[in-house]
Amino acid sequence: MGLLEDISSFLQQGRAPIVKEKVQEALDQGIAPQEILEKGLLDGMGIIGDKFKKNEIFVPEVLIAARAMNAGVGILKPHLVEAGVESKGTAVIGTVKGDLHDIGKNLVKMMLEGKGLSVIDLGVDVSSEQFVQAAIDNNADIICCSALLTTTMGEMKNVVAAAEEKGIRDKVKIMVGGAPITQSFCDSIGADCYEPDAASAADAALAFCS
Ligand code: B1M
Repeated sequence: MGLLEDISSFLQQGRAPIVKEKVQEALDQGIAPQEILEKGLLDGMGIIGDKFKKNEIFVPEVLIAARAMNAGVGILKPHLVEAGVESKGTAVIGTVKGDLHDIGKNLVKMMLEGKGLSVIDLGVDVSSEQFVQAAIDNNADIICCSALLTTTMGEMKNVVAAAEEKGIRDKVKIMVGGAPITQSFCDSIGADCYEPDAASAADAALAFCS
């Protein structure tokens, strides 16, 4: 089995220490960080997602796999993010209220940092008031909202409304993303931008800041 398949397989087994080792081994062999992310870590998490959907595995297994994913991402992070880049703008990021999924949000954060933006990470279960207050406190250029559940994506509309209420809507762009989000949803809630993946989110954020 190849190294990237090993990473995918150990991630599915939730074996965080070995995932870390294998990611390091792949880097040492000169495999590009983006390739390790996509063909190793994201491949494994995709398979976990499919099994979860079919009820072949349950929340504990998914959680353990997610921890292994985060462990691998931790090793990759310095290689994905260019160190010491001067800040090109400020983004506030978080997963919306009621939603605890943070793997995609963390990838978006990493890519934003890689583009030289300063990122204020509010974590998960973030209320619309927290997003807007952090944007005011940090004079942010962009608010980035992630949601993975159809039951929580509606919270993004509240973020747009809270920015309007606090009088910062014309100063801050609002970007939305996550598996259930679409361009038409983005349009319907009056957000500025929807991006389907972390790399395009970083490009869009940089464009807004400049
Ligand atoms: Co959850 N979960 N989960 N889960 N979970 C999903 C999302 C689900 C689709 C699984 C399924 O049924 N197939 C389903 C949602 C169904 C729906 O709403 N339509 C689901 C469910 C139902 C639940 C629970 C309700 C389960 C339960 O308890 N019965 C529960 C909810 C808890 C809560 O949040 N309140 C729950 C819990 C969990 C765990 C805690 C076990 C764990 C999360 C661990 C963690 O995040 N630390 C978990 C996981 C891991 C998943 C799956 C398997 C994987 C999600 C993931 O990390 N994907 C997921 C199934 C799946 O997606 N296949 C599932 C990898 C990640 C890189 O992708 O986050 O989409 P993603 O990010 C992408 C893009 O979307 C984009 O960039 C990333 C890639 O480049 N992106 C943005 C993300 N945010 C962006 C923001 C942007 C732009 C782009 O701009 C701001």
